[in-house]
Amino acid sequence: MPADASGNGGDPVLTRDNVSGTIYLSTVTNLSDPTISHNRIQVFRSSNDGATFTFPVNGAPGFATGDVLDKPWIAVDNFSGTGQRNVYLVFLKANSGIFLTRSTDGGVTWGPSGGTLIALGTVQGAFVAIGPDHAVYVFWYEGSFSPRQIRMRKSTNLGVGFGPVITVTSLVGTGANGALGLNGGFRTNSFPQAAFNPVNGNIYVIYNDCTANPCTTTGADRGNIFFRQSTDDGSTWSAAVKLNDDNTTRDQWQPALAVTPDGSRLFVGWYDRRLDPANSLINTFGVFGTISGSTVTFGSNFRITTQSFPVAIGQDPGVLPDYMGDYDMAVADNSFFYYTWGDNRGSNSFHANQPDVRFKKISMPVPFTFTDDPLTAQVTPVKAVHITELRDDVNTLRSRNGLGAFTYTDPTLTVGATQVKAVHVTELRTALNGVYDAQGKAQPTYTDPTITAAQTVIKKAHIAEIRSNVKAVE
Ligand SMILES: [Ca+2]
Ligand SMILES: [Ca+2]
Repeated sequence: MPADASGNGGDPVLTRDNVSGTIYLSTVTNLSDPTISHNRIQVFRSSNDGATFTFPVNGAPGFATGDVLDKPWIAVDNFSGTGQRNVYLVFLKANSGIFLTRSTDGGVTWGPSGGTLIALGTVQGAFVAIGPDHAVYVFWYEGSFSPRQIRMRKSTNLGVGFGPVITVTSLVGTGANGALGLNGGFRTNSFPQAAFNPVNGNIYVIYNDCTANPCTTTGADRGNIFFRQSTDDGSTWSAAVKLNDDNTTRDQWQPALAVTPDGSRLFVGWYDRRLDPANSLINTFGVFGTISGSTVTFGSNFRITTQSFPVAIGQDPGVLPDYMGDYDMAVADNSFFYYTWGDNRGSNSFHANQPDVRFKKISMPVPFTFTDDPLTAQVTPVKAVHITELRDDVNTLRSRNGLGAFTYTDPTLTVGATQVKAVHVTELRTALNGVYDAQGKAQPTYTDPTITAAQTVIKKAHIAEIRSNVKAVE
């Protein structure tokens, strides 16, 4: 990055103006350098899809030399009409509150000077999102009251003035910034992310919370992922939906959210310890939501990482010693979700495990459908197509869950020529069991657990149960 004297000290957030193609990156100043002032938020721009960035401009002018500005979030209004291409920036002024600035000239200048006050007190984790009607929503973690809350305010005049405070949810946890007190000594929080359905205007908010106060209470689940929806422009919020389906008391934390431009799907990804009985090793998991009006139906959680990794903190003297993997983001087009996270699986010459940024392009789910559904015992013969389509479905699930494609016997089954054999069924079971393992779920039980080649007749039940077991982890 072409840094000026204030540098860039992390807390990166990207947003894109879909008309001009300009990409905006906001960061804090180099907060570990005591010789510079931290009274600004650095906004870098790229007009060539991120190949190069401009020198930063100050997105938060008008603050005093001793002010420390922190924890920015930035968003472009990409909806057509008045307000389109405006850029909104929110941030914390330490020991004061959350403020907002905006740019109406493509990120060249920002104002108002000194920002627009959103919330005072023990607040953090500001997040800005823009509605299809150009309303500007600011969400944050409210730590000034008990119980702690996630709150929001809304502007209907392009970010000039804001309406009253609305509570999105109360939280169980009371740690600083909503810290969950997880094993390993790294920092966590209960900051929200929000996204709009671009088609119907519904708002989705995600966050993590624990199940007891304090979160470290013996036997408590210290981290779960929750989802709430507003169908009335943020005035009221649905009951919380727990997104992690692990049925353990292990940790899930720090979710990231994206909605497709066509408003039909959403994705949430997060850190997850369900696969480690010691509640230590980390993976990322995700879930798809299928949206129909105001109904969001969530599928099975899937494993995103292909390898578990341990906590790795305190390696960089320029970074807070308990910092690990903040600021994850997800975005979407109508074909893919794109998710980034901090991942410590890799080594370098100093550490067996050290942090890297990883990324996955996640294919949009296509609901599985089956030929001859339902199969009728002693009526429908088991056909080659029944096997081949399940092979494709299972390999789709394997790819989604971080597993390699399964190699099948008789890779090409010829309709009307290849006889369906025992091995075709047993290896589908094996391939599918791998998906259950990846998701941390018990493997299914099967009819005729041992299918003997040339002895067991392949039955309708053998196919039908694989189908239902495929649907169960879709
Ligand atoms: Ca949990
Ligand atoms: Ca690294």
